[in-house]
Amino acid sequence: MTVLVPVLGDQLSHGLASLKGCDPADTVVLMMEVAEEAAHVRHHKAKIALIFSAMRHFAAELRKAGWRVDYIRLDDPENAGSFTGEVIRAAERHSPRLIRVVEPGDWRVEQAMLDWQTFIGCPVEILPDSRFLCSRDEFASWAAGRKELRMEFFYREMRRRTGLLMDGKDPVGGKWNYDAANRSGPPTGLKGPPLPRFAPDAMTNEVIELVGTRFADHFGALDKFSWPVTAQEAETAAAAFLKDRLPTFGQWQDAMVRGQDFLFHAVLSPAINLGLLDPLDLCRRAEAEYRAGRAPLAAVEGFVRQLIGWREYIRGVYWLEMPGLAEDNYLGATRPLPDFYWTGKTDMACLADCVRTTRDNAYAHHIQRLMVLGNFALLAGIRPQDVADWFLVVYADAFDWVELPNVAGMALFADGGRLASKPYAASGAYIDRMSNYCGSCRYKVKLKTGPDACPFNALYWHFLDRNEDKLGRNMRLANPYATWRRMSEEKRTEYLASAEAFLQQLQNADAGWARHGQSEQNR
Ligand code: FAD
Ligand code: DLZ
Ligand code: SF4
Repeated sequence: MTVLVPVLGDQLSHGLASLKGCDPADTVVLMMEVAEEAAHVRHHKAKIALIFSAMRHFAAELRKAGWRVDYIRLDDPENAGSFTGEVIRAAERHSPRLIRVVEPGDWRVEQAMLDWQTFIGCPVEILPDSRFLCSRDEFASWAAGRKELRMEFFYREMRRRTGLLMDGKDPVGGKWNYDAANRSGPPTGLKGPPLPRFAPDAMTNEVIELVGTRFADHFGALDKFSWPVTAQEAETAAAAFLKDRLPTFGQWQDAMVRGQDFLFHAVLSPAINLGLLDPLDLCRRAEAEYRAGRAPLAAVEGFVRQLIGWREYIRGVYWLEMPGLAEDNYLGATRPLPDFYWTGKTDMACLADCVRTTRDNAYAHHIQRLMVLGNFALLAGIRPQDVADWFLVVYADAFDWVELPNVAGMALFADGGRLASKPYAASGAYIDRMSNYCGSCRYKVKLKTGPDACPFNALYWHFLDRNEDKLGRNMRLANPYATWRRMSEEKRTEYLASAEAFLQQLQNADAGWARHGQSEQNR
């Protein structure tokens, strides 16, 4: 009797815990393209194409390595449409003595998995995902008894545990964190080196055609598809990053330049999250670049921190806080997501460019996500669940475990500060300092109020004012609140009226779209 090993679309690693220790002779690997995963939120077309193409390539590699793979295509007429439906069907075909699966990255999927044993009547073994450095249990132990969870302390433990950038017991260079050296605004003409692009092969083209037909009304472009879809292609992308972009990764990490969609970022998150690249290996190779004198410490430390710090910490927080995190709304934000998040049709040049790269590439870099798209949603009081759905739909790297804490915790403060010590709220001045957006905007970043003023300016004070009961005692916001309280009554009224007028205009524009019967994601 066989062991049935379901491998999900973001578990495409040859060293996956469920495959380790299995004998290919009595194992059936089950891979499933199912409508429920593609449509429970209406994912970006390029994201679905990436996942299906990477799954098909991985199945071919497994077969070549001697595994028996039962691969269910989306257009299989018998396709049950869900993981559970397909696992039941596969159990009927293969009569397994055991189902072995690695825990998923989505609480919703795990809930379904927990029912498999009852439905199928054979034991189901759910294994920890050993591709992460810190297991869910280890993170829970680290978090136990702490009033506040702070990434920085968790990160130091991961540095000690891995020995990355350590000189014995001490951090290399004497400091744990070199973020202060990583915040330069862009000089005129800043351009990143060309990104390696991977032309779709026949297998990818077949998937692109399937997605283009079946999910034609989903958000996003398919014609620019060039993501790495195999471990080998992902390795080419990683090697190019380490050589060409890592040395300047830190310095321009927060910079935004119109039309420059990738700058010096790794653009490796989709490959990492699918399992095509091993993050620890990337960190070791980045450290080697530093030790060989080819990349500065600040850049390498910044990159290592994102991977063994933020990425691991975010995942730990997800499992610690679910399912409550999905419902959190500490600031009581209720405004629906504005239509321009789908259409890009807004006079705000920063938001228009961030939506454009999102639509074209299923990618925007961290500061675009946090300080433009997230910051606007925070300041305008948009409902966290609408924002989280949008982020889950639009990015090729978005899986629930990583998207939700970043959106609800980091960008929107919807968890009341368990993840971040203060909201990442900023006025237009920040965006102006870190980008070249404002020069081409119809709004004037230096104007504080009125119809021509940058909307972020008045919205910033509106946000602080309307949330004073919840944020007014936050020590990290002491300065802005002191400034607000020092302002004349007249000035404050002017700010609030300006923000209200803008929000009303936004609401009217969206009502206009709705009156014309446009379906929201299809524009
Ligand atoms: P780089 O900037 O080059 O960073 C290197 C790597 O570090 C990334 O590939 C990624 O694996 C890791 N990393 C960096 N920051 C984070 C972080 N905060 N959380 C987890 N990993 C991190 N990342 C996702 O992978 N999926 C998401 O759905 C996602 N949603 C986000 C939503 C919001 C509102 C914000 C503020 C951030 C989100 N991030 C998400 C984190 C981060 O923006 C992306 O990981 C990054 O932009 C990916 O691009 P890159 O590979 O060029 O990353
Ligand atoms: C995101 C996604 C999509 C669009 N489609 C599939 C699919 O058809 N089959 C599959 O195995 N996985 C898919 N995924 C990824 C899953 O949603 C993901 O494995 C879970 O959300 C757990 O992270
Ligand atoms: Fe964005 Fe304001 Fe700058 Fe326009 S002026 S690009 S809205 S920050």
